[in-house]
Amino acid sequence: MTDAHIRHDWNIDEILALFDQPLNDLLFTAQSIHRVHHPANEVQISTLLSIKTGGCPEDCKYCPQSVHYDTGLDAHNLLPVEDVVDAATKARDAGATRFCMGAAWRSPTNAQTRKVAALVEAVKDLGMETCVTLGMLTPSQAQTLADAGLDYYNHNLDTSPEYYGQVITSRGYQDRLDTLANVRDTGVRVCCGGIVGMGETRLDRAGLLQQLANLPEHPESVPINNLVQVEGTPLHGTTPLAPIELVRCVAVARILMPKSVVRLSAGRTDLSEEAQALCFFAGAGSIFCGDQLLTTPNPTFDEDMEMFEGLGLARREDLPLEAR
Ligand code: SAM
Ligand code: DTB
Ligand code: SF4
Repeated sequence: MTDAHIRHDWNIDEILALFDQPLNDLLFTAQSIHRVHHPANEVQISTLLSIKTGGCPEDCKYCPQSVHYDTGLDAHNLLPVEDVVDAATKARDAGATRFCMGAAWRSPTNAQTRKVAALVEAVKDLGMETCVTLGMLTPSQAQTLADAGLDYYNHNLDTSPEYYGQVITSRGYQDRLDTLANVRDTGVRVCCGGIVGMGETRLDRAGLLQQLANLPEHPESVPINNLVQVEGTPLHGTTPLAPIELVRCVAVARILMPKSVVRLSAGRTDLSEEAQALCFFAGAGSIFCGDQLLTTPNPTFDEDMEMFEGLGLARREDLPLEAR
C-alpha cells in the first residue's frame, strides 16, 4: 500500500460501516493493514510523568486535575529537572523508548514553555524520545519546543465536535485544531487522539476518528484512552464502554490511519488481558507502561512484561517507522 492510499476524505457513513462489520471481518482488515506498515509482534513503550499536577482552570469533565472538581489530588508545581531526569532514567532502564511529560495547564506562559524546553533537552540527552502535553500553544511556543528537539506534542481532540460541548466548555474544538496546526507547522510530530467511554454514542466515536483521519496530515501517534473514572469528576459513574467496542475503535483507527501508531492508552487497569490482546490484534502498536499514568494507576511494568511474554510480543527497541 503506497501513500496514495492514505485518505483524508472519509465520510461518516463509511466509518460507521466499518464499525458495523462483523468483528472477525473488521479485525481481519485491520490486522492486514497493520502488517503492511508495522511490525506484527512489537509494541512500543512510552512512560508518562505529570510534571505539573492539579489546579487546572479548565473544566474537562473527565479530569481529576481540574480546579472545578474535588478529587483529593495532591497538586504540585513544575518539577525540577533532577526529578524529571531521575524518572526518565528509570523509565528508560525499564524499557520505555519515549518519555511523555504532562502539565495541568490551559496553556503555558512563554517562561513555562522555556522551562519545559530545558526538560526536553535533558530527557533527550538520555537517548529517549520526548513528548509533552501542556495545553494550547501559540506558534512561537511550539517553535521554542521544536528548537529544544521535542519529538512529539500531545494534544487530544477528545471526542466528536458534536459531543464536545457536553464534556468541556472552557475551550472550543477549534482551539484544539489551531494548536495542532501550530505544532504541525514546526515539524514536531503530532500525538492526537481521544477518550471513549464518556457516555458518547458510536456515532460520536466515529466522528472523533473522522476528525483525526481528515486532518491535513494524520497524527503520527493516536492515543485511544478508555475513560479512567475518578471520584469527584462529573463523569464518575458513567456506564463503562463494552471492551469489544474499544477493540472496534482501535481497529477502525488502524484502518483509517494506516501509518499512524495507535496507542492503547489510559484505562488498561479495567481491561482483561484478553481484551488488550484483541486491541493489539486490531492494530495497537504502543502502550503506556509504569505504575502511574499522570495521576491515576496503570498496570505495573512487571504485569505488562508478563502479558507481553504470554502474547509473544516484544518491546519495540528501535524508533517506530514513522519516526525514522
Ligand atoms: N492540560 C493539558 C491538556 O488538557 O491539553 C495536558 C494534560 S491532559 C491531562 C492530557 C489528556 O489526558 C487529555 O486531553 C485527555 O485526553 C487525557 N485524560 C485526562 N484525564 C483522563 C481520564 N480520566 N481518562 C482518560 N483520559 C484522560
Ligand atoms: C493521552 O492521550 N493519555 C495520557 C497522555 N495523553 C497525556 C494521559 C492519560 C491521563 C489519564 C488520567 C490521569 O492519570 O490523570
Ligand atoms: Fe486541565 Fe488538561 Fe485536565 Fe483539561 S485535561 S482539566 S486542560 S489538565
